[in-house]
Amino acid sequence: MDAGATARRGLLIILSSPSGAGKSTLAARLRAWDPTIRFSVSATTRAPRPGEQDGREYHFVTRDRFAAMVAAGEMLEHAEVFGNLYGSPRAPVERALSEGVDMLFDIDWQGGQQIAQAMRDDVVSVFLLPPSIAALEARLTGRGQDSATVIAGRMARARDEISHWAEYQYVLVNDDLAATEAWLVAIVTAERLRRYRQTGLTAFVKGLG
Ligand SMILES: Nc1nc2c(ncn2[C@@H]2O[C@H](COP(=O)(O)OP(=O)(O)O)[C@@H](O)[C@H]2O)c(=O)[nH]1
Ligand SMILES: [Mg+2]
Repeated sequence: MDAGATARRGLLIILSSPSGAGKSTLAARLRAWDPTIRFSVSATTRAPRPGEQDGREYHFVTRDRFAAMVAAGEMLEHAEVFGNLYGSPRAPVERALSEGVDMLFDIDWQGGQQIAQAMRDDVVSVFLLPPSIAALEARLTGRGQDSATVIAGRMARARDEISHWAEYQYVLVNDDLAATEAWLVAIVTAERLRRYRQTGLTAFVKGLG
């Protein structure tokens, strides 16, 4: 499951997509493939949805608490998305990197950009596209309980997120979940094997004599 025989640096795997493209499902599948991959639990000021648990999907915090975390330098990146604040806590990321453990981020393009700038060599960025706008609309229409205005708003936000596709290293069209999962696993496997990430190589090769 792990790639390579020698010690290596951890990866920061950034997964972005418009909402409704299957990002959460793929994130869960990647972590099922390799349970050592840690999920970066973001802080957010949005209200929990039914089924969401504080500390699992998100750390649900007040605006004041969020601002205090930012002021204290505790956020690796942060951004406003759809009127709510979201941010990735820094400490768990630094811990993971130093332990050679990979971390998965479900964040938007603004967060992806900030982390890519700050920690370029450790980042692998992947953007997920829906197979069609009709497929996305079907997902965002949900159970038919939302007004046309609400759905139109979701579609506008999705198009805005999609407009950033070219800022990512990898782009996957999520037409078939199993295929997309296999591609994602291939990307992570190959990225782990990059020479400069295999920090144990020099010692290993020396040992070869
Ligand atoms: N920049 C940034 N974006 C985040 C963070 N956490 C979540 N997001 C993004 O915020 C958006 C809204 O997420 P969410 O409230 O879970 O609603 P969703 O659209 O149903 O996934 C998604 O695009 C997430 O990827 C974070 O820590 N930083
Ligand atoms: Mg989400």
